[in-house]
Amino acid sequence: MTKGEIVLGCLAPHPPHLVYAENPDANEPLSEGGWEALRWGYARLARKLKTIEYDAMVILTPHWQTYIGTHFLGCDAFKSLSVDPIFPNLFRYHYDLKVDVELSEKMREVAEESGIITKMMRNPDFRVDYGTITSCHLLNPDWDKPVVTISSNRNRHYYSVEVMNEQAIALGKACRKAIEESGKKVVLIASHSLSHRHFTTEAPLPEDMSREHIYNHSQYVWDMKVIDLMRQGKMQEFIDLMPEFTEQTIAETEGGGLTWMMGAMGMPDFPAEIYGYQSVIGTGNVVACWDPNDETRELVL
Ligand code: 2X7
Ligand code: FE2
Repeated sequence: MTKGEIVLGCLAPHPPHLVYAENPDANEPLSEGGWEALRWGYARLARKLKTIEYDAMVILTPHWQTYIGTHFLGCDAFKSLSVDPIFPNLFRYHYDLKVDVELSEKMREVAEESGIITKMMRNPDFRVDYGTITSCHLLNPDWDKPVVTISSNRNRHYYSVEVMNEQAIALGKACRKAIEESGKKVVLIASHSLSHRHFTTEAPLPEDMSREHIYNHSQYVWDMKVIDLMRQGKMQEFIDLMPEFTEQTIAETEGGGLTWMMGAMGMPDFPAEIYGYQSVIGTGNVVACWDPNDETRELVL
């Protein structure tokens, strides 16, 4: 069997606002648009994905939080209505997704062998989190590839960002080994924002872009600092700065997505492709990807 591989790693933020702003048939509320810098960036990355051959998407999301171990989706399909608990006015999305259970089981098995506590989610009525739905919708609106969602273990809350970093890297290495042994080509997705302080009141028209801006300047400077490290291919340096960045900007990196993906990809030292940066209710969001193929990697922005 040919060795499997990670063909792309995407940093894909999941504000439900982005789906709302697009008005896809699957989402009930209607909008007048908004947050175009992110949505146009996503559309370009989605076009790149169409040119890449892959078997499945594997996503780690901070909105499926597990307190004992790391959990993996373990049913062939999940279909339901996802209503965002905080933004039911923006996100009521009818999803119908397929899971690569074989790959999911393999990743769980290798993670368990490496000492990580794990569990398969076998409840067919489990409500898939909106991080998975939003990031996957924006990267692949056709939903024509199976996905695997991995939960975010709350070791950052029990311990610290340092412990989260160590455990997420171990999980990433285990997932890479499992992918290689599976013979499959896989796209990884870290589903989250960067800085994450946000407004607590909403504009009368949520998509009123005259009301949208970053929460504070410190957050903006931090976001630019870490995006610059991505551009320069200094991901080890970013991971080393993760505790300070995460604590000072309450960053959504706390859930472990980016650290996990970088651990799986062997801490890339090549430049990330940057597709767009914009705030959503004050949070900082970048759409970026790491393309390990020197021939297809581009300078996008
Ligand atoms: O989950 C989110 C998020 N991460 C960022 C912004 C707005 C809403 O939801
Ligand atoms: Fe979030």
